[in-house]
Amino acid sequence: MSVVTELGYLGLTVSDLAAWRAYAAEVAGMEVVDEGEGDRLYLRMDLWHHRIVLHADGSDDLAYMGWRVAGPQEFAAMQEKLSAAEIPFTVGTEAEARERRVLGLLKLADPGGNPTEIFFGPQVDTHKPFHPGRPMFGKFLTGSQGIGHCILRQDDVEAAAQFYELLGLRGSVEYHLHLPNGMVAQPYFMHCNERQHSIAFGLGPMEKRINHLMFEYTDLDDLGMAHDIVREKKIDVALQLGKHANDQALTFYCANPSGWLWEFGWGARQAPSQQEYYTRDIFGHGNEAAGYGMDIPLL
Ligand code: MBD
Ligand code: FE
Repeated sequence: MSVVTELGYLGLTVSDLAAWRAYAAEVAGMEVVDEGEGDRLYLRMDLWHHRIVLHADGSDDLAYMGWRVAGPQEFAAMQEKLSAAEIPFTVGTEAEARERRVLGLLKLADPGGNPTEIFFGPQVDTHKPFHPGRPMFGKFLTGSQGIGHCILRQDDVEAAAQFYELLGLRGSVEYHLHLPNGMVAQPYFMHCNERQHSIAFGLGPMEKRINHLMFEYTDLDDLGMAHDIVREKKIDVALQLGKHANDQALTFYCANPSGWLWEFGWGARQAPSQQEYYTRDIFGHGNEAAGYGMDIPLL
């Protein structure tokens, strides 16, 4: 049985590479690596060669997400599983694997049309200490929990859940949120390791493939410092500091230079072994800047 073990990497298309370079380093604290290619920058969060690639191509959206499997045997077993389920995919060439700094990958699309990759064997630069883009008290929380989580566009929640279950994720609806229009939003959250969720969907129609990327600091003071920097730079905050009921992380959501959200977090609990649902968050997460697809009542 082959299952994905973490959300390992992301590719993003961006129109303003210079703005992204400053935001990633000076606001988030990520290490920006420029290998002189001209059309891309790499963002490091740990010892991996990169966790995020910024591709200068103007569409300001998710380009692809990379799900890791343990090794070549699991990679082969995953291909068999996808074939048996009649899900089309292509195995990446050697050049494509080299481009992603992995030993092997395959490419497919999820039911929402989001470009998806399954890979094994990332390049880990153990000789190159992580060097944050601004001073940091601690680190980014990655390791076996992967990069963080994303909220994705899915028109068919049932189909999306089935697809990601096949990949090896587990989850369910975790909130019933009563909207002002009388509807009940029922977002769906899925995990594949101790991180409480690696993806979520089902928050209604979205303009972009991605609503937000959440990543986590190991140290509360780094979240506080990021929050001060965001306020000082007058960056739009869509959801104020607050604590989610499901992962119980302290987070806030602010705009990135592509006009979608990054959720900065600290202190998440691990995924409980049995499913629960909630009707609101613990505290905070008040709506502030509107128009980022997060104008939802979490309290
Ligand atoms: C999350 O990470 C999130 O983004 C939302 C909307 C609700 C619970 C946890
Ligand atoms: Fe989130």
